[in-house]
Amino acid sequence: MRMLITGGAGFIGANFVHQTVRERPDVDVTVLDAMTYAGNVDSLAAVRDRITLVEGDVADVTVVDPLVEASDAVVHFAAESHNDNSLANPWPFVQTNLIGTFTLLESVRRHGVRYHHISTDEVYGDLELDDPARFTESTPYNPSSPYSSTKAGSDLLVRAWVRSFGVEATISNCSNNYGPYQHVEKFIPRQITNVLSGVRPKLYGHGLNVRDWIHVEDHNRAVWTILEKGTPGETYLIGADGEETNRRVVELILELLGQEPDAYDLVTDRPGHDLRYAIDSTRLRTELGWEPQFPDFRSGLTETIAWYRDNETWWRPQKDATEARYAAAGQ
Ligand code: NAD
Ligand code: TDX
Repeated sequence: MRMLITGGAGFIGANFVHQTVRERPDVDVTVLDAMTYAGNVDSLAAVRDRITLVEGDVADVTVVDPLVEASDAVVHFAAESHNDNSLANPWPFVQTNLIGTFTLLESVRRHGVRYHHISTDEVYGDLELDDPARFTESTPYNPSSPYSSTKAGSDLLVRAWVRSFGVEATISNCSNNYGPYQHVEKFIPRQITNVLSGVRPKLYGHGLNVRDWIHVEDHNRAVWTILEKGTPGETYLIGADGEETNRRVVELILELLGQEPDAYDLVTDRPGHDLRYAIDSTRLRTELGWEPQFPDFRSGLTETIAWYRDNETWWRPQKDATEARYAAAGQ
């Protein structure tokens, strides 16, 4: 099978490329990535001679169309992915997440290629902290930020292209990922690399917001499950029952790195900060038989901390610029 993986030099995409090369040697992998600040060729170093890497923009039809034509399936990870950046400058989110997805959809329509769309649980908005409800495939869309609204818009484009043009597409909406190769702007790597740099972790607001954590390997295995067993036109939620408050995550990172549990700072909250996300992944589990292989957050986090400790050359070049941006925002 010839597979086009967009955003394969980013966090989840690079892990997907690694998993695919490792476990499915019959798949011929091409990565299309614009190498924005979030793309890192070093994340693909270990598989570089096993894949084709094309530097280009998913919104550029002249780049996209021949690559799609030469593929049997497209898995679309490429996106502007960070909420804080979307509040500072929304335009790249509209361009990449909406126009980029549109460009790919038109191309898979022209060439009759199978398409899988990677999306987020943030399209559903947020839940109250004391509400036992969780998101399901039928929860109405209600996104909060420029990031999540452009992801929601991209999902709706996919649904329309399925219904109007018969494009063979599936969508997955996953909860917060953690694991190796995640950019240091994101919550968990930021706090791990802060502590490794002798800096106190930074919690937005009071640290009571809840995220539903899943190991990136579990997300990517679910994507493969959907590619192989999913029904075209359908949406699947991916989550591993990993709800934690941000404060609890920071306390755990501090404990695992041998620090006092209260050695963190409370900083300016994110405007419009979603309170809680929680995924009900019953459909994926019962209809497609997927189960997480990293259900224990503490041990997954221990491994992730070890990865950042062992791979400072990977993250150090981005750390200072990232922290300078946060400092300017009082975070
Ligand atoms: P990331 O920011 O780490 O990586 C994004 C990659 O896309 C980078 O390599 C970047 O260079 C590339 N890219 C950006 N704009 C591009 C363009 N115009 N053309 C080609 N490539 C471009 O993001 P991530 O955390 O790996 O997220 C990947 C996908 O998963 C996104 O679609 C995101 O919405 C979704 N998602 C992420 C999470 C999470 O917790 N990180 C959870 C659910 C869903
Ligand atoms: O320094 C920080 N301190 C802090 O308290 C940072 C960077 C974040 N936070 C909080 C904000 C969130 O409540 O931690 C939580 C997680 O923050 P992010 O890592 O920025 O993730 P989030 O906004 O939840 O979005 C992530 O999950 C869903 C990904 O970035 C998205 O791409 C994905 O769709």
